This record gives sequence, structure tokens and C-alpha cells, in this order.
Amino acid sequence: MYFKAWLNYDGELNENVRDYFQAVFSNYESNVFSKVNRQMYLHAMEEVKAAANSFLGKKPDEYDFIMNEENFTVIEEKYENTEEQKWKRGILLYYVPENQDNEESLSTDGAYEIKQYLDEEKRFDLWTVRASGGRGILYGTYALIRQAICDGKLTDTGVVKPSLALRMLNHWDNLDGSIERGYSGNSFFFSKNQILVDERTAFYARLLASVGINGVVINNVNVKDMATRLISPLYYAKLREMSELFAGYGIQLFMSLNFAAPMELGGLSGCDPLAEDVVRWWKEKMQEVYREIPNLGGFLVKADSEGRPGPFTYGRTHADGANMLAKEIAPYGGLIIWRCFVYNCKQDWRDKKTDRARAGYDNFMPLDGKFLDNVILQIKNGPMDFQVREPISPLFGGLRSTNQMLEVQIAQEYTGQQRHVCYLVPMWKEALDFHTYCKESDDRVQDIIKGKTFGGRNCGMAGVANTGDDPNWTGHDLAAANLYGFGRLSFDNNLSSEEIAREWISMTFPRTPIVMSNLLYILMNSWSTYEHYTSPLGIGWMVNPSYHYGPNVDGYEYDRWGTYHRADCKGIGIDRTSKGTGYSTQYQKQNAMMYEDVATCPDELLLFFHRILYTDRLKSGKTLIQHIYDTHFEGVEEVKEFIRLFCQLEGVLSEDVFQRILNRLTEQLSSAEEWRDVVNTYFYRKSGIEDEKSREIY
Ligand code: GCW
Repeated sequence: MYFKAWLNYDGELNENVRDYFQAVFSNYESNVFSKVNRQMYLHAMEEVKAAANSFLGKKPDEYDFIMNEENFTVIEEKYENTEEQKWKRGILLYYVPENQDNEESLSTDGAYEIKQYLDEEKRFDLWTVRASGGRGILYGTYALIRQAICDGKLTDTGVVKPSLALRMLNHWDNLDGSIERGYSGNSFFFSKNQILVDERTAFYARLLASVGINGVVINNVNVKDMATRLISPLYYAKLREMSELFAGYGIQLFMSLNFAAPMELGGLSGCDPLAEDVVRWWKEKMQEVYREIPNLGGFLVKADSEGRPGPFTYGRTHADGANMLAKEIAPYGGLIIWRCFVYNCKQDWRDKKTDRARAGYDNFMPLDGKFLDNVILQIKNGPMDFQVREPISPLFGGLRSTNQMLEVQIAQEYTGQQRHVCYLVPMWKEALDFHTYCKESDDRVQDIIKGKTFGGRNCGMAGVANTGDDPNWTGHDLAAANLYGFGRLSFDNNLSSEEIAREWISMTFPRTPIVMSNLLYILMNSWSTYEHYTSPLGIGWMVNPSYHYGPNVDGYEYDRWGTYHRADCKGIGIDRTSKGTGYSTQYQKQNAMMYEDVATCPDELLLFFHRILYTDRLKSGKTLIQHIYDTHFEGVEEVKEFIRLFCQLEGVLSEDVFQRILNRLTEQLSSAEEWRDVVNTYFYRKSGIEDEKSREIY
């Protein structure tokens, strides 16, 4: 069982808009399309049909739905006897051949234009979705439906092009059906070491296409056990089936691979990327894989990190490892996406110079320019690991001659595990908008991953998926805003977090003012609320080790000594300036200087970069200790306000949706209280300083 999420198309529509859905035309020409484009075209038409069915309350065969290469003739024929009916309305999906004059801009993959067409005799009033490829037709169709629902009117868009070439999801699904950091049930891709391709897979592809996702890695980057065998005859037939299904929605299938596959699968004695037998093994493997799954986009690799095998064992670099695979996959047009989440988790934190935050840059910066063109480095937004607040990885703005992708985590591993509401689009937006100062202009992270800054090809954005086989896909109904938002934001970097939230609310819930205002308030404030009652001012962690839910101030799992955050009776924070671990010097000068100085370092990152005394004053004028107490009390009050606002939606939202969300908010409140009490008590005991407002600290 699964719900339709934001594709339910329920609810009243403005009549004016509805009229256009009475008839759907297309200049679908089977001979000019490749098989894949044709499928996307057909899916686009099915989508208009589904929307029309809902909007008009008709059965599928009760309205005009016409496909023909001579579309205008057909439209005319259709209405031959209805001359008196002026301004016949409809929707036309219009294929624009790529080489047609003046249509250059539509030739970008995924580009579309929504445009009104009024014929001279004023008989037809059509809204056309124009594109020169299957993805464009699909995306334009979804955009048109979105306009109808969210705006209650249709509007000319001009040519719309995706901001980023690659817009990918990374699933951390295991073949046994479990999901690493999964908070919405089990995998719907795998169960008991079998691959599932069914109706739900198709609906998922539809959901993703509707927000512009064009690549999906289906298995966990920690490739173990049976997952290593995904590149073996055992699974090819199913993978091919899945890749074809995805392709019909403009989505390429990717997989994570095990760097040690030549040993674990091939029986070789090692996996040295420069050893002849290893290279030969991969050459033959790639040949076999692409013969069996020709649509495969390529592989994602986690190497030499958290116990995963990699080139280090053989004294080789990440470039050696990535390039070897890239060379062997190149003949098939495949990509190797290599993760920069590489650090030594056995570091001794008692050494004041030790700093995991440095690791990504230290490992990869020396390799800039050494990677082949079909290698992309995938970089987490922050230097640590998806904490509620981190600075942007200095690899962005550092690397100049390497294809780069930004990795964010849609799954809420450290942000409440989809039991707390935490709308993450504002965080990702900050990452995209961050000025790296690597150039005079076009220096933002989004410019870099667009290939604008340094001309990189094959760039984009990846999100760790937050879905599972729960009926509502994301556990918390409100967490679907993050999945929706990831797609929309990676497709259009210019959208604001609020615009995206508004769209998602309109697409998902009854369209009434109170639903919009109250849910919008909750979503837009949820990240800062979560930050308030959890770990302060960018220090990070403070969660229970291993499962990462709930407060544990000394809980950083790779620090047995409880010294990670350097808290003692006087203060807290890590000196990451040039006088400390030197991490701040990894940034371009302007940013390095900003972080180096307490006076210019943004407050929200103060403890990430500096050690501060509890009695020191922040920019707000408050002492650090008072800030910690206040924000933790406030965070809890803010959750109470969420609940108050949400309860006003009783009777407006359907009963089951209302109850599900209310249950999660109630759990969030008790968890927030626990966070408040644990964190405040910890710092009260450490510092011995009373709360100025004499509130009770447990
Ligand atoms: O955040 C950490 C997670 C691991 C994850 C790792 C990674 C897939 O706790 O579960 O492993 O990041 O990104 O590789």
C-alpha cells in the first residue's frame, strides 16, 4: 500500500483552468522518437490524463485525448461540427525538433516551454508544452499541472532549463531490505536479497520525474555481502527491467560498487587499481554489465572510509582508483561518482591538532586536476557529516579542475530522523548560495556545480533519499516536503525555500488558507527550532552514538575520551583557526579571514571555529551560557507552538493524516524536552552558572 503523495491531484480547481483539461492533444510522432523518448512522451500524456480525470471527475475514456502527428488537422477535424463553440480549449504536448530555427535553447536536456497558442480564427485556445526531448515534455507537463494546482492559472514560462545537469538520489538500501539511516520502513527496491520491480517502483519513478530527478543510485554506498553481486548474472535481468522502467521517466539507474569486488566476486588476491589482473577484471566486468544493462548511468563509490576498501591499501591515490574504473566504463558513456567523505575514524581527539573536518580537503585537494572527465567528486555540504549546522566544505572553491557534485542528506539522520519536523531546503539553499570567493564572479557553490565557474562537465547535486516502504513514503508526512524540495531545488536553484514549501503544501493537502499558513509556518521555522533545542552554535554531534537520535552531549562515537567539543568548566568549542587545527585556512582568503576572527565569524558557527568562554558575549549581547539556556527553552516552546497551529487543522486535513502528523509532533515535543534538560543540565553542571531567568534546570 502506498499513497500518492503530491501527485494526488485532488481538490477543487479554478474552472477557467479546468477547461483546458477537457482535451489533450499531442503531435506525438512515433518515428522521430527513440524508444526511451517515446516512453517519456507517453508518460507525459498519461499524466495529463490522470490530472484531467481528477480535475474533471471523469473516467479516462470520457474526454478527448488525441495523439496524432498532424495535430492541428486533428484538432480541426475534431471540432469541425462545433464551429459555434469558439475558443475551444485544450492542452497540446508539442515536440519541437532540435534543429528547428530559433529553438536552440530548447535543445538543453530537460528544457521546456509552456506557452499559450491562440489560432487566428479564434477557434482554439491551447496551452502548449514545447520541448525537443522526452525529459522536457515530461517536466513541462508536470510544471503545467503544478501551475494549474498551485496558481489556479496557467502562465507562459519562457524556456525553462534545469539548473544542474545531474539531479540524483542516493539510496542507502541494502539487499536484505534494510536501509542504512532509513526512517520510513524497509526498502522498496530490495527484499530478502531479491530486486523488486513493481507498481510501486513505477509510481516512485513518477514522483521523482515530477520534481525533475534524473538519476537514482539504488543501493547503499556501504556495499557488502550480496550487494557486491549486483554486478553479477544473478541480478542483471531485474536491473535491466528497472533501468528500462526508470528510463521511461527520464531517470538513469546507478549503483554503488564495492572496490574490492575483484577479490570478493572475482576471486583475485587483491584489488590494487594499477595491477594488471585487476584492471582486466574490471574491463571485462564493465563490458558484461553494459551488455546486460545498457541504460546504466554508472557507479557511485565510497572508498577508504569507515572501513570500506580502497586504493590506500596498495599505496595508491583516490585518483588512481577512480580513474581506473572511469577508463573502463568510458566506452559505455558511464560515470564514476567518487565520494569525498573520507576520513580516519580512529583519530585520537586528545591531540589538539587532530581535526576530522580537515580530512576531505587534505585528501582530495592535492588531486585536483588528476581525475578523468567522467569522474565526479561528490562532496558533502559540510566537512563533517550532515550536522544540523556546518560550514560549507572548503573543497568547493578549492577544487578548480575537477567535476564536482554537492551531496546533501534528505534522510534526517542528525535532524530528528523523520520523527521531528525539519524542513531542510533552507539549509541546502544556503549551501548553493554560499560565496566561495574562488573567482571574482560566479563563485557560489551553485555556479561551481553548474559548471559555470570552471567549465566542469558532469556536475550536479545528490541527495541521500529519505524514502522507504511506509505507505506515506517518508515516515513523517511532513518529511515528504524534503524529498519534493530536493528535486525542485536541484532543478531550479533560484526557487526560494518558501516557494517550494508553498508548492508542496498546495500539491499535497486541501488548498485552504489555514492549511497553507499554518503548515508554512511550521516548515519554515522547523530547522531553526531543531537547532535551538539540540546542539548549539555549530558544535555538532551531542547525539547518542551509532543511532544518532536523542541527546548525548559526550556522545561523539569516534571520541572515546569525551573531548570532541572541548567542554570544561570554563568554556566550549573547537579552535579551528590558524592557531588551532588550521581548518579555517582551507578556505579562500575572504572566508578564511571571516572564520578566523571571533568578531566576524557568524554566531551560528561560533563553536565550530572557536573556543568560547561561557561568560563571553555573543553578537546578541547575551553570554554564551545564557544563549545555550535560552535557545533550549525556546526550542521547546516553539514545538508547542507548532502543535498549537497544527491542531487548528483538525477536521480540515483527513483524519488519518492529521493523527499521523500529530503523533510525530507529540513525540518531537517530548524529545525536545529531553534535549533541553540534558543539554542545559550538562552545561549548568560544567559551568556552575545560574540561569539569569532562574528557570528550573533539571
Ligand atoms: O553519516 C554517516 C552515516 C553512515 C553513512 C556515512 C556515509 C552510509 O552515519 O551510516 O554510511 O555517513 O555517508 O557514507
